[in-house]
Amino acid sequence: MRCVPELKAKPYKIDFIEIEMPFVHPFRTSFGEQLDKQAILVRIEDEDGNIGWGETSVDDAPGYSYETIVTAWHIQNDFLIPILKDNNDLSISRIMKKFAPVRGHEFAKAGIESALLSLKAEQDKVSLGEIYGATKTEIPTGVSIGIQRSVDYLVKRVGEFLDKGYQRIKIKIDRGWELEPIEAIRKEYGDIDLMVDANSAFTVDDVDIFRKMDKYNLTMIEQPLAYNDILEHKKLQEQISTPICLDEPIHSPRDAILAVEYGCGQIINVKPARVGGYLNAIEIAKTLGEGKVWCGGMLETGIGRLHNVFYQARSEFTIPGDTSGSDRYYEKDIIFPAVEVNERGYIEVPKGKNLGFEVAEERIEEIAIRKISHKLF
Ligand code: OSB
Ligand code: MG
Repeated sequence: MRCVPELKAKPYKIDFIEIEMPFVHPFRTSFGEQLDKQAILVRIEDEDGNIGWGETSVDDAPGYSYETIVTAWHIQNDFLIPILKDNNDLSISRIMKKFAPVRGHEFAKAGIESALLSLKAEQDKVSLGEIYGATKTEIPTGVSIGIQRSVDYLVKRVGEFLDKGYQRIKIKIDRGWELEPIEAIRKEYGDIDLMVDANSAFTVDDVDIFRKMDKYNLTMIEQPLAYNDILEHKKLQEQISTPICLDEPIHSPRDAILAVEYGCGQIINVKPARVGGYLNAIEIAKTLGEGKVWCGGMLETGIGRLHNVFYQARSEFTIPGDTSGSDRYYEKDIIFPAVEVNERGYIEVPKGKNLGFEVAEERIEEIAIRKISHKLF
């Protein structure tokens, strides 16, 4: 099945709403600590009043990606909106191609694309899952746990998520916070599905640390080396047996294919926003196939998270992803009901029209920091 969504009617009005939501727990990685989530929600309406919702899930600092809440706002309002105003095309993939003269800024583009795809689902009165080629009724899921104040506390946190049913545990590692936490988790919980994410904290000179990691039978090691490197990862992969998974440097289907074909990594953490949107993310899943892809996250609000749920309901996604329940991130999400993980570690794919769940617009008003509206014609 080819994914070539065509809108039934042109987008008429587009709103960007910047929001900030506190996390229930601070999220610490090798590149810094986050206390709240920034995002630019995208609401697109057609002349018949159909509404699509998307999310630009950037951070406030250029730690994970060079894109920030300020750059995304600038790129969307000053460059992408003028392209949309000039556009008469109804094909979402052709609209995305018109964004190509704006180099990079995948998160900014993906935010708009996700709202267009949701508008398409609304116009057709179908689930967004149908647009994304979803075939599953539930998705296997895991949790990404940040760096904690002590190894004991981390072990306790891991236990809480295992009790809740999460199928796979990913822990963030950093220099000096690697072998000891892994050893402690293995000792306490035995042969659970365990992986680590370094967010680029190491270099190839650290090969000894990764050789030692091999004995813990980790499912994979995510992004051990530089955020903008693919090749060095190949040199590391040749010296260790644990599969390497790439995250930060993969910005397009071409990057993903190059990395896997050349043995720089065996698996890709696909974050649809990081690769310029869901259409590119679908292309990656189709090209690489089962066992080579799983869906990552950017601690999205409920809107971005639901998009990720539908994407992962495609048949290629058998590796549990990072999409966790709403309560793992926020006290009060912006969708109703909240996303829940069942005791077997699955998230049920919503069945209703479009996102399946309601968007809590009053809650969005409460946490909005700024908002701008554009009429497209
Ligand atoms: O590296 O995968 C990452 C969150 C923010 C930025 C980068 C990463 C992450 C996560 C959390 O690991 C994924 C999630 O729960 O959404
Ligand atoms: Mg990562």
